[in-house]
Amino acid sequence: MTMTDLALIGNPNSGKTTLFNILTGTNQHVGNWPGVTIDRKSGKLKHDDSYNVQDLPGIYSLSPYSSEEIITRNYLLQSHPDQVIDVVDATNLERNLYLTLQVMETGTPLIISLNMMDLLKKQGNRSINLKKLSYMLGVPVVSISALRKQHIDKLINQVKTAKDHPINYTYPKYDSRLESAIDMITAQIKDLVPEPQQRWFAIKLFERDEDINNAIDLNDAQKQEINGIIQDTEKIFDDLSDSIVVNARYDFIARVINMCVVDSNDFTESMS
Ligand code: BGO
Repeated sequence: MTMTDLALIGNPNSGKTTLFNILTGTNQHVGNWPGVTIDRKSGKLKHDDSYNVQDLPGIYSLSPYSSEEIITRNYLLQSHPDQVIDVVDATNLERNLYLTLQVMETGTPLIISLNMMDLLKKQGNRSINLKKLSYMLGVPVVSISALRKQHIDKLINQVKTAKDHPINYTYPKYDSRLESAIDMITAQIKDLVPEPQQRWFAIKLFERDEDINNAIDLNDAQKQEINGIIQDTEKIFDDLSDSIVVNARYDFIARVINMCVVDSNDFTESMS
């Protein structure tokens, strides 16, 4: 039997554990991630044991600062899951999409499971246009309530559809001045890194991520060239490279929210 590796990723408190329990039922195995005392939970998908579901630690970012972040990013980049479900808390879209964008940067096939839809409805002031969200991000979006077990079947159908028709999304594009720096760095590493991961490595090199710097065998000329690209771009933005990237992600998210979210409070205020 060919196994499909399906990983769950998301912010802490996005409802990942609740969804994992529904997807796997009692078919769970709990161990530890190597070298750390962080629980590693995995299990077979209920009613279809050709899917191995891997729960990943809850995180806000793929930066290399906490064990949870390192485990998650190494898993995405080294174990190459066939599919990732990104559990997004619909009531905290901005913050949750920050992780989503970073997962997209790694080139991993992704489905967004927009959770807490019951809570969003109850709050009553915001609504999300799912079609636009999916269009703007270029990934499938399925709205669910893990707590109320709503639309889980739709999510599973989407997982199975995506397996037969792998998703080929376009990467989120940031400020054109940053994009040109990323393109130039990508040209330096194109023979060293597999194509789907080149954008991730280029962005991380731009951010001066040490782990990634150490992971690639760059020669001195390449290091110098990349350093020059980073310094030139920092001058253009009058900002440090890592914060240029953070701002570019939040700008992109602001555009997505602007297109996809209707906030009735804004409307009330504009009428008064
Ligand atoms: C408590 N809707 C709503 N309304 N809540 C949800 C949903 C949903 O779709 N999905 C999950 N939750 P985790 P991580 C709790 O535990 O799965 C709730 O960190 C409480 N506990 O029930 O643990 C879920 O794995 C007491 O809430 O998330 C849980 O990603 C009072 O979101 C919380 C209130 O879910 C986090 C809530 C003793």
